[in-house]
Amino acid sequence: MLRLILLGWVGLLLFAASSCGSGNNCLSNSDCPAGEFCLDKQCDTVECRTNGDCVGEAFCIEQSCQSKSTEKCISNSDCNNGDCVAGVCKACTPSCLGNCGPDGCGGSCGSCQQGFTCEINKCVQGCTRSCSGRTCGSDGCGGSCGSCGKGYQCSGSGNCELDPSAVWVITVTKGSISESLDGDSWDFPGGLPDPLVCLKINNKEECTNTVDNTLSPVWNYPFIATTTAIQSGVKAAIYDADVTDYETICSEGLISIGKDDFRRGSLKVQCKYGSFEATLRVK
Ligand SMILES: [Ca+2]
Ligand SMILES: [Ca+2]
Repeated sequence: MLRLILLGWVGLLLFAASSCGSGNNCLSNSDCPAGEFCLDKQCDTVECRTNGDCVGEAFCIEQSCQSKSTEKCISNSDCNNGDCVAGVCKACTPSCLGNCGPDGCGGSCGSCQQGFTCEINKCVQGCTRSCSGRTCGSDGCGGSCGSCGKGYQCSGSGNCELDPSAVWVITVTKGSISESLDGDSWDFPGGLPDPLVCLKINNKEECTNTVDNTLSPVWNYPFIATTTAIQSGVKAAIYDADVTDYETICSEGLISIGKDDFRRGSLKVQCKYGSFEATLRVK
């Protein structure tokens, strides 16, 4: 019997030691006296000191846990999301480095007067494109007035000019030869000519193939040369290939190939007894 009583006392002492009162260990608020809260396993007169002391999405405001929808705050640490702005939690803090443009939070820092544009929150004088009389090159505002086609380059005045180093293909396509040489047949005793075209570019002569016995030869023979070489003067001749020698149909003469020929992409060369056509394409 004494033993039971002693055990009872020990039990009561242990219970008293684990029971809550101010400053005592606890696991939940129900372990603490009325009006006190279990904070950090100690019964306390305040409900919370940080948001971490509150359960769920509530946060700690003035040492009291309040639901997120309250949106009231004292400092940024009171806000689960965003910053504390004028006593209310806001997801974003507006940032205006200047007096225009977006504030970074969906709002505006202001707008600029006419003739000014907003660049990084600052109003700067607007730029007027300068493309009058220009077809290429800078527009003076960081943009372009246009670009030049292949074989051309933009000059300082903003116009597309032939690129001196561009490589072109002059294709001698077809020709036409007169029926006779002042009444005499081209070949003895009455045959048709066997025409070929020779071009001399940079004083280097190159000839097409020969087309036998025709007044309407088709060659489609390509000559390759730079703009500079072509513009410095091309000499052309048409010959009739005879058995032992070349008979002249058009004697060698300087043909002038100008800007319009390059633009048009074709040219025609004619003399008294014949002619030929050519195309001009950038390679
Ligand atoms: Ca002949
Ligand atoms: Ca012949």
